[in-house]
Amino acid sequence: MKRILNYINGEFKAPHGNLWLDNYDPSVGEVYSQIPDSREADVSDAVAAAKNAFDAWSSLSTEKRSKYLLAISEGIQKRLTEFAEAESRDNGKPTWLATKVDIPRAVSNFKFFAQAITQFSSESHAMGSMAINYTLRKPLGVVSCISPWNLPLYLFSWKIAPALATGNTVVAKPSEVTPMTAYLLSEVCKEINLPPGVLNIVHGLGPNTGHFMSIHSDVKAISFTGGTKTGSVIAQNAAPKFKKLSLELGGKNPNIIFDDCDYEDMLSTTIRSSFANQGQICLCGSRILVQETIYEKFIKDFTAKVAKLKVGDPFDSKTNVGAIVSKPHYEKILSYIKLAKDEGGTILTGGKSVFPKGHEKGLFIRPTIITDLPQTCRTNQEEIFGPVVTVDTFKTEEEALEKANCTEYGLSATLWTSNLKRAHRFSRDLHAGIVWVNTWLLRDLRTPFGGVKNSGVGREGGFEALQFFTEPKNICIKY
Ligand code: TXE
Repeated sequence: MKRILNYINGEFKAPHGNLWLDNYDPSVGEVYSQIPDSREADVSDAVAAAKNAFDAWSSLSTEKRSKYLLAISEGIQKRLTEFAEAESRDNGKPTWLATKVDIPRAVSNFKFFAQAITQFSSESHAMGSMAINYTLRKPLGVVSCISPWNLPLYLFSWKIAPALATGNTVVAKPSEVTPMTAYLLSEVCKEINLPPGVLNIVHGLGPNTGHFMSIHSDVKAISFTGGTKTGSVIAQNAAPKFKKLSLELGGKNPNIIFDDCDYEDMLSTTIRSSFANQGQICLCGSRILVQETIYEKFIKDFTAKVAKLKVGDPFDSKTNVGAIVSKPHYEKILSYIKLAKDEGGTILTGGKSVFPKGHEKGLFIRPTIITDLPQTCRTNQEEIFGPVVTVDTFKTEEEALEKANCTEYGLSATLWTSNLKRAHRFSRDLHAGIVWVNTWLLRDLRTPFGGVKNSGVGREGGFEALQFFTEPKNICIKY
C-alpha cells in the first residue's frame, strides 16, 4: 500500500514515531494509502528547517521568489490529470470538477501571487514640510498554514502562495482526510529545486500535528481554514504568544431569491450553489429564501431538477454529485437530516443514502431539499456542510433581510433580483463578508475573502493576503 511522506527541509521523511494513519477512498469505503501520523518531533524539525531557511529566502529578490512560484504553478499544470485524479479519489468529488476547478485554481493561486508580489508596494505619509513617514513591509518569519478537506489543494495553495511570495517560510498541513495532492505538491517542489526548508509539508491529525504547529514559539502567524470550533481552539492556543491569525471558518449562507430575478439563471445557479462539491463548500447557499409570489413554482422546478441529479462514481464524467468525504462527516450529515425531520421538516427529495452499483460501500447521500422549518431551528442555524438545503419564504424585503441575517455566521450571501436599488441596499445590509448578486462563486483573486461573526477573523486574497503575511513598520524621517 502506498505510503506518503512528510516533506521537511527539502527531503521526504517518515515520521519519527513511525506511526501511520489510514487514508480512505470515500467512494468505495476502503483504505488505499497511509500517511504520517506526525507528532511534536516532526513539527519541530519542520519549524527548525523553516527557521533556518528564512534569512536566505526573505533576502531573495522579489523576482526570484516570483520565479519559484511560477515554477511550482507550471509543475502542477504539467501533472494536472494526475493531481485531479488524486484529488477526486481522496475527497470523493467528481474528477471533472477537480480537473475544471480545483487543480486549475491551485495553478492560478501560485501564478496570481507570483505576479501580485511584483506589484505590492507600501504607503508613505508626508507631514507637510516637516517630515516623511514610510511603511516598510517585512515578512513575519515562519508561518503555519492549516487547511481543510473540502477544496484540498485549492485552499492549501491559497495560503501557501502568498506566504511564500512575501518572503516567509512555511510549515503547512493539509487535512488528514485529503492529504494526497499536498504530497504531490511536495514532489513538485522537489522537482523544481525549491530551496530546502522554504516550504515544509507535515501530515497528521489536527489535535497532534496541527496543535504543535499552532503553539510552537517560532511560528509567528497561523492561517487556518476549517470548522468554527477548531478555529476557536487555535485562537485560544495562539493568544498567549500573540501570534497573528487569519481564520476562515464556517458558514450558513442565505440564497435570497426575489420574484423579479432572471428565473432560469437563478434556477440553474441555485442547483450549483446548493450541491456543488456535495454541498461541502463554505460558500454554498444552504438556506434558500424565496419570495412568496414565486415559491410554489420554484419548489416544483427546483425539486424536479434536483431529483434528476446523478449521484455516484466520481470518475464518471456524467456524475453530478460524488461521495461524501469521510465516514464521520457522512454520519454527521445523516444525523442532521434526521434532526430536520424531528424538528418538523418535510423532505421534498433526497434525505437518504444511496449505494450506486460498484460503490456499495461508498459514502453517498442524495441531494436533499427540506421545507417547513423556522429559521430559528438547529437545522437552519448550524452548519451541515453537505448536500442539504432548506427552503423558506418571505413576503417583504425587511423579512428577507431579517431571515438572511439571523444566524451566528456571516461568510457569504447570494441575492437574486433585477432591481438595482434593492441590490445595492440589500447587499449593504447583509451580514456577510462576500455578497454575490445574480451569480455565485464568481471569484476574482484580487478581492478580499473572508467572513464576519462566527465565520472568521481577517481576510485573505489579493493585497489583503500580502498584508496579512507581512509586518508593517513605520519609519519617520525629519527633513
Ligand atoms: O474540520 P476541522 P473537520 C466545517 C464543517 C465540518 C466541520 C468539521 O461544518 O463539518 O467544520 O470539519 C486541522 N489544532 N468545515 O472536523 O477539524 C485539521 O487537521 C490545529 C468548514 O474536518 O476544522 C484540518 O487540517 N489544527 C470548512 C483542519 O484543521 C487542527 C471546511 C480543518 O479541520 C486542530 C472544513 C487543532 N486543534 C470543515 N483540529 C470551511 N469553512 O471551509 C483540527 N485541525
